[in-house]
Amino acid sequence: MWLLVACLCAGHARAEDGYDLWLRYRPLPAAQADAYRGRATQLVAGTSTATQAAIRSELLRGLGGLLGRAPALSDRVTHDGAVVVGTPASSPLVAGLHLDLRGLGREGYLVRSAVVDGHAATVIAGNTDVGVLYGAFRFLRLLQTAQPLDRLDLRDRPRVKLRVLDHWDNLDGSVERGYAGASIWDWWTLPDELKPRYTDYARANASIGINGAVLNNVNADPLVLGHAYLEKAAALAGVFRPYGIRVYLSVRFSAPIELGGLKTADPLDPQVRRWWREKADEIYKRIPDFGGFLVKANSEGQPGPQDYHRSHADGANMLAAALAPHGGVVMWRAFVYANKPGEDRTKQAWDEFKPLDGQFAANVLLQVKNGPLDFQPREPFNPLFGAMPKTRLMMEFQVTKEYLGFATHLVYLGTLYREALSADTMARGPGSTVAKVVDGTLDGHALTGIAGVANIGADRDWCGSVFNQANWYAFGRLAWDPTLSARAIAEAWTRMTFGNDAAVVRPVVDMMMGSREAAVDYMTPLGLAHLMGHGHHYGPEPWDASGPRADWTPVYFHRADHDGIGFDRTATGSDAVAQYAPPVAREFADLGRIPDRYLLWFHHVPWTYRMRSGRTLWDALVRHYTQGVDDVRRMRETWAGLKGHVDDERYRQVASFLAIQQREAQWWRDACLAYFQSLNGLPLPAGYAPPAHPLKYYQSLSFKYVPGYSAW
Ligand code: GCV
Repeated sequence: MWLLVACLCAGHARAEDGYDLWLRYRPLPAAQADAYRGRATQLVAGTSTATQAAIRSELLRGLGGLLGRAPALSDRVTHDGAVVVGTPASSPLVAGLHLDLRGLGREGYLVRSAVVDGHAATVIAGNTDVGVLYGAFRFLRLLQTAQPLDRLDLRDRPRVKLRVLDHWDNLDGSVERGYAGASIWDWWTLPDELKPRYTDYARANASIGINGAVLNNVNADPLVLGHAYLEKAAALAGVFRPYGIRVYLSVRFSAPIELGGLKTADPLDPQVRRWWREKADEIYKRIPDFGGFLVKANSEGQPGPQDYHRSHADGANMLAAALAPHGGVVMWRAFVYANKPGEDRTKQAWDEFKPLDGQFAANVLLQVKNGPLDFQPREPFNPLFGAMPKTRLMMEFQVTKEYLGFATHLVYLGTLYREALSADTMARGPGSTVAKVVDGTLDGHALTGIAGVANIGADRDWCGSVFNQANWYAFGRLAWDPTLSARAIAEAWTRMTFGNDAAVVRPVVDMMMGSREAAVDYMTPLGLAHLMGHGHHYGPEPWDASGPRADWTPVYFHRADHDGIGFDRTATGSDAVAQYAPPVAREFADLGRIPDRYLLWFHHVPWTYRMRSGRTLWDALVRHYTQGVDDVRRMRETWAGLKGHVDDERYRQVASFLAIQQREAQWWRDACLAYFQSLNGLPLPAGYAPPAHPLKYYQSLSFKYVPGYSAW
């Protein structure tokens, strides 16, 4: 035991390089540790399954690290302060307590103070090992965030069934829209080499309730379904299994041709159907708990059922039939926009999928991005939410910051996720929130899901910056419970990541909470969208009208000219607004009622348009752009004030990234204002500095080697 403690303590000398994420388990300050004295002195936990072993090892590691001494292992409670862990089936002590575990389901848990064999103890129990694992992480979080351990009576279970990370990782080791280095999957050395990092990945996910991982990019290589890669996927599944995580694969719809040598991938062709059935059988032989397939079809050049004049439902149901005997699911993406050339891009997914409501098999989920465009800094909610009551709709968020400054900008996404989840679709009357669509309560679906496009790579700190870890963390917590508050999540993460010193926690949380609005302000305020550089999406290029498709260009989205700006999506324009439930459509269509944040998304207005504030639109735009830059400057000042309160290593990284962010926020503001001013010829309001350079300068900038770039 002493050896173990010594090892744990030696671990504390390790550099704060971010590898440990929010599971740092550094020793608590003396006052806090004192408050927990006499707690967690003994641990009664089984090891007869791999999950039980994982629970025990996590509690030893966590408690040992936090309290400076690991609890003594025991199979009985002999004094006060024991932690008793298990299910009624795995632990006679837990069984003897006759706890009410009803309603906790397969993944729920309770953490409760109890008297066991005459001694005060904390019991962590569930109906399954995985439920107990989640409870163990909850218990550790209580200590990490300095919560009292007295009179505990916590019960929790996930509100959403599939809580999945989508990795856009390619088999060559690159990551589409990845800003944290190469893929964490070392395909080349798998299945033999099982890096400890894979286990740590599983631990981190389990600690926030994530229970699925799609290993490869939705722009899928058919090879992933070949024998060699299935072996590799099976090896990862073996590492993840004890942590309650299932493996899924993105599949290419035409794989029967490329891999199976068939002449067609027509979903109604018997040979094609057989090929997929046999492929599913083969996968389940290797991975008995395989989760299923994720599919991007007839979208951005990917093949799909429409190549054979079949519908998305035909395609999804064919794959669903192959997986159904094994309990697998199909996550079919709704991100399509090539079906009606010339039609407003944001309308096309709804046009395509709404008529298919009721046609999808019971094990198909339609995976819908939070907004109707593409993970912009701000979008209104996707009108498909609420519009397909007979279809299981799952949410797709982006955790990686493709349109939000990549790895270096500090942008906490908990607020973005909550904004989308709390939006009221009004589809079944007031209170029909997106969260209720996603957790299935609105339309009575039991099979539910949330996916997040991962921001994880091979970088030592996993996510390319310490603060990006908060987005992985927030995604997991909200996937478990979409009603949680973004602030509470930010606070828990901050405490676990930087400690409980109020002098650090308060400013860091405030900074995080304002950060997304700052990014919206310096990039795309007042409902603007997609002003980013072509293809790579780095930096501002609002003037760009080039490229193969109009609906990839900023000018398509902002529609600015000498007189005004904005995309008219009301009845006088594309009428995208009509895709929302009538009360929402009326609000968005009404210039008098639309929230400022969506103004230019739905309306084209003159530069001289009077905002509710009394300012002209142009003045308001200048103020927002300037506000964004000022906010970043303040974030930098806040961080500078924490020097000495945060370890040097993480302090330094964040400080240098904030310097980049400030420079780039200024660039965004100046380039956008210079461009818009070149169209409208209006002066800046008094007191606002002109752009640092002439427009030509910003237009001359070009970037060749941008991380995460893909042809799409
Ligand atoms: C995986 C956007 C991104 C693409 C991505 C696509 C998608 O267009 O820029 O890189 O492709 O979304 O979600 O399928």
